[in-house]
This record gives sequence, C-alpha cells and structure tokens, in this order.
Amino acid sequence: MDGARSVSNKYGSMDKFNIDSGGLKVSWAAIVAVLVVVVVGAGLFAMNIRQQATLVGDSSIDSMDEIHIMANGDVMLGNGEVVTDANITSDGKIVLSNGEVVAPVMDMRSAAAKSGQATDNHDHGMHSHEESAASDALYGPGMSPLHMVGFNADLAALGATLLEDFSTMNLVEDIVRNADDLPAPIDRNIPRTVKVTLEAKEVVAEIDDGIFYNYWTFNGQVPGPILRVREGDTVEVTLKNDSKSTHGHSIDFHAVTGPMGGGVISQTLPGESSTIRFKALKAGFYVYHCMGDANGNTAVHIANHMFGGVIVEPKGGLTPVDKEFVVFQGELYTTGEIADLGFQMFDPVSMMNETPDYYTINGKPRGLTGEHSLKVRVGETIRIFFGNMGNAKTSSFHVIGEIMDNVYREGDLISPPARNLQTTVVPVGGAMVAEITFEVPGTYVMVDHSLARLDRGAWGVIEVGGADNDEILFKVD
Ligand SMILES: [Cu+2]
Repeated sequence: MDGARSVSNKYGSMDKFNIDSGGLKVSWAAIVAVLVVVVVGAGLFAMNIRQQATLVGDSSIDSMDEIHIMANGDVMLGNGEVVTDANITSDGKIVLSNGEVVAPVMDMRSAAAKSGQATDNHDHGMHSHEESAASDALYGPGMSPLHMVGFNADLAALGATLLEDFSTMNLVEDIVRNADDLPAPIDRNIPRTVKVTLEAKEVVAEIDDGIFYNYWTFNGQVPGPILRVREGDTVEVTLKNDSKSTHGHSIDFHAVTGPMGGGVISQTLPGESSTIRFKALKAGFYVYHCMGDANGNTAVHIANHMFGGVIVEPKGGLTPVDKEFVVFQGELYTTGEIADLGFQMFDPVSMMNETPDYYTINGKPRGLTGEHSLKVRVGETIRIFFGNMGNAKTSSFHVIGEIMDNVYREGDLISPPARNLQTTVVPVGGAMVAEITFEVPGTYVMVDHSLARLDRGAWGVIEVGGADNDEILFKVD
C-alpha cells in the first residue's frame, strides 16, 4: 500500500481512505450492545411521547384508516391535522383521545420528512391507508424488521422485534468475496448440464470497522458465487432460501433468455427451495441478481447486495491468461451519514434519490484493498470480470497507471475486444471483461473514475510484484 499512501484526502491516507472510524474495532459481541442502544433508544422515545401525551380532543376523524405516524412521532389525522400529543403505546399503536386504538401506518413521506425533504402535509392527509400500504409494497422497504425500523425508527415495538430477530441473525465476519474466488476456465468442448446451488442468506456484516449492515446475499458473500459454463450448456440452479430469511428471494439471470430471466419461476419463500433450468444460449459475462419477492422490490434486494455473475464461455473458450479476478461495484444506501458508526439501516429514500452513502467493491467500500488486494507479477496477464450492480450509477472503470490491452465491452465475449483503453464505461446491470499485462512493479489502484466516489469507497488495489523496469518509468531528477 506504500504507493497508495501518497494519495491523500480529507479522510487521511489512502489505506485509511474514506471512512474515518477513529480506528475503533467493534467486536461481534458489541453489535448486540449497539442494537440494544437502538431498541432502548426507540423505547425511550416512545415513553417520552407517552409522558407528553394527553388525549386528543378531535371528533372530526372520519376514518381510522387515514391516520399516520410521522417520522418525528407526531400523528397525522385524516383531515390533514397534525397531532403532537397522541399516545403511542409500546406495541406501536396510536391511542386517540376517544380511546380508539389504531395501528400505525408506514408512510414514505414520513421518511422523506425525516430526511429533510419537503412534504405536503395536506396532500399527505388525503391518502388512504390502502393507498399508503400499496405504495409501501411497491416502493417501500419491504417487511424486514431491520428495514422497517430504519424506515420509521420511532417505533419501539419494531425495535423490540429487531433485537429479537437479531439474536438469530447470520453473522458474517467478512462480507468480501476474494477477487480470485471464481471457477477455473472451461476445459471441454462438449456441452454439459451444470448443477449449482445458491442460498439466499440475510446476514449482518461490517460495512467498515464498527459500521454494521443487514446485507442480503447469495451464499453469505458479495458478490454471490460466480458460475462458469460453456455456450450451449444447460444450467440447473437450485435456489435455497435460508429459513431465517425475512423475505422471499429469486434470481434474474441476465444469462437467461426467457421471461424475467427466471425471476418468477425461481421465487422461493424462506425455508424452501426451487430448482430451475436454463440453456446458456449466448456467450458473454453476465450479472445475476435477486428479482425480489412476490411484492417486487428488486431495487431493494439489489441495494442489499443480492447479486453475482455468470461467465458463459464461447464454444472455442477464452484466451489463456495467467490469473483471473472478479470485481463487482455496488451501492449502499444507509440511514446514517458516511462513516457513522453502529448499525446502519437501509434507507429507501436515499435509494430513490440515487445518493449512495457508500460504493462497494466486492461488498465493502474499498473492499479489495489490504489483504484483499489483487496480487500480480510483472509480465503476467490478468483478466478482470467486472460487474456493476449498483442501482443508480454508471461506473467508469479505470486502472491508474495502466492501459487495458483488451476490453470486452459490456461483457461481449464474441466481438473483437476494444484495444488500449484507459477507461471503460460499465452500465448499471452490466459488465465488462478487461485483460491487462503489467510491465512495472508497484501499487496500482483501480477506480471508478468518477473520482468523487473514491471517498465513498469506489476503489481497489492491484499489487504488482517483480523487478524494476526503469526503461518504462523512471524519475530522472
Ligand atoms: Cu432477494
């Protein structure tokens, strides 16, 4: 990392780059403590509301269905009036002055108000419960307790559910899949049926030291497993959905030709499994991602990092190289600000605004640095399979100090590659394959050349060992 350290920014040197967590390393045991704080905090908030409460003297409510809890704990009545002293019970219900009890309604606009966006309260009041519930299903955060708390952190009852659920969550020490963790090239010239099993697993892992997130994954790491088949192969995929999951999951394979990429026929509820078969008709490097549950919400499942890749080799195979790597860029949308410690929940409003808090490389901001750096020797040719599975941002892939010899744009392994590219554009939901040979040893940084994203994690490191080569790069004076 020595070379990289010469690059500095407001967060410090490059190996400490974008997230200044003060060096705090939180143990796994401490996560529970963090969550206790979340839950107790929410509980105290509700108690505070109760202490302030007097019964609401409003007889003009036409329908109990038109009542919403706002993010600040106030209650919006059906006539648009805001009540600041409603009684919120410990199980998250609102008690009105006439003693009637209504269940709270999650509302997107409450979250918007919380995040500082303008809202139209009067218009808000006109929305029915049914409309609101429908919009939650279409646009909202899904039904994960963790995400619902993120959506309206005022609800102590959900906080309690959170803790209860968290005690049984899958904990993953390191969410990053090593860049060299992909299958070897295909060594056969006949088609075959390739069987793979993927498991949808909702886990808790660190975004960075002391920052935790409820990732949804395939097989507990990001990206999910890389599948490698030959053009013409039949691929049989069994999707298991972990019994601890809070959602149904599915897979939309971009390598599939057929409706929804298999996303409908692979719908799988928690604790169940589905098996689908598809024929890999066309060679290329393709991404796959969860298509969501029966309610859709594909973007939420992608934001939570349910994605991976499929290499469909052409019948003639790929040119031999010395090493192959897989690199995936993603986006994380959290309720906190960048570098906020503790448990960070998914923020649907940030996602809809397309403002990621972090860019991930194989699951974490600057995920492929340090021990996860790509290791190469001078003279070796490497092939990088790169996928962009953010929800919003096109990536401008670039390796500082290198020129890519061959670039198979957008994952097209059939056409002749582009040659000698400095930067290549990788669309969201797309991919590319690059071949690079290194001539000079040292530290190379691969970036999304929208460099404002560096502070949020959009970079990784290629360490190139070997003898100096002063003929190519040399400081004269
Ligand atoms: Cu999913």
